[in-house]
Amino acid sequence: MFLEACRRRPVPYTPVWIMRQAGRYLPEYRELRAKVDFVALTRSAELAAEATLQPLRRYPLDAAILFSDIMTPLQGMGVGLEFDPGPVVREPIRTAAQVDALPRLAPQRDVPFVLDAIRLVRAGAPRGVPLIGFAGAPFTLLCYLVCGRPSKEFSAARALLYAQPETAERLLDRLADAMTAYLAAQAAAGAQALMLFESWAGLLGIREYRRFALRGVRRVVAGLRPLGVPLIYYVNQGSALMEAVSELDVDVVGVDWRSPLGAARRVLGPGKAVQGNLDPAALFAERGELKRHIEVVLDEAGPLPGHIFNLGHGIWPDTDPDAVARMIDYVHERTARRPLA
Ligand code: 1CP
Repeated sequence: MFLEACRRRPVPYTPVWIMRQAGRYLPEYRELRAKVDFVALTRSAELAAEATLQPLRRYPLDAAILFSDIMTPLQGMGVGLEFDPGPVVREPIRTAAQVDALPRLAPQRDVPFVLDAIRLVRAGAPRGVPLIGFAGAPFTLLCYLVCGRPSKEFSAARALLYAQPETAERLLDRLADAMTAYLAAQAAAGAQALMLFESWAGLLGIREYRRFALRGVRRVVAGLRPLGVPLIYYVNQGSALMEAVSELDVDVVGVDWRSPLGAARRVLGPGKAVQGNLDPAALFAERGELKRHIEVVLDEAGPLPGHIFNLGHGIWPDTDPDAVARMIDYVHERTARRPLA
């Protein structure tokens, strides 16, 4: 269902998955994390596969997403970093020499555990539930590499775009090539759709978005398109950027909760499916109200094929797992269509 919806084909009901579906809101994940730290979890194929499968045992989700992190391949390339709980880079990248010294990614050698986890998930996932592989979009990775830690403004990263634009472009190209190799290896290992997470491009004005962030994404998309695997681009706080996003040759655009899906679809045009976009906070609404908020999202998505239901950003760690169950069931129930004659 999920892969059909990515290709904008009619489906018997709207597929659902949840950004950060494997994570801290699940008691079984917290139990796993009490025994092993986050990095060990991502570096063990068995445990990463287990974390990926946990939400699928609990809920009738329509897709799995690999349990890993956007910084995992950079760690594999030898970038020194810890998680506390977000990524902290030991030596932030600020100079052209540091960019040139960044090693290239050889996925089989540097992150074999990710590829093994994909094979284990494919073997263990319920029938008909495809696996989404993912990577950070180049500009979002640049934000962490340049600033060294999570931030509201990512000011050092944004300053670099103006102070040393050529260095920024070189870094983006390096990251784009690494993520292209990484995602292609994930597809070869069995990932059935590939998603790029662009968490911080919403900080950019449209000119800088085009020159830097879009440059990186275009390069990845051009490298992956020949694989024939559906490509998803999620851009957080992306309302002002949608026209530029519409030019990207991706199958699906993930939309945050701030822009109604109808508005996003009008700008993106009929050639793209949309994914989203219930506010993660809506899962705290009283039952009847939650249904009402889900209906607003479904109505905004409209009757045309090509909608994948999701939250507008990652699920919050203090979300009630039962509210998640009610959300998934209600989307399936509300969108059930008669089988095509
Ligand atoms: O202690 C813990 O358990 C660590 C918390 C955690 C988890 C569960 C981190 C650190 N990463 C993850 C897993 C993760 N990260 C997944 C798993 C698959 C799933 O969705 O279930 C995914 C897809 C990511 C992707 C990710 N990591 C993004 C992009 C999506 C988004 O939320 O915008 C980003 C920006 C990160 C960086 C990161 N890693 C971890 C944290 C807490 C953060 C955010 C830091 C920040 O706010 O800047």
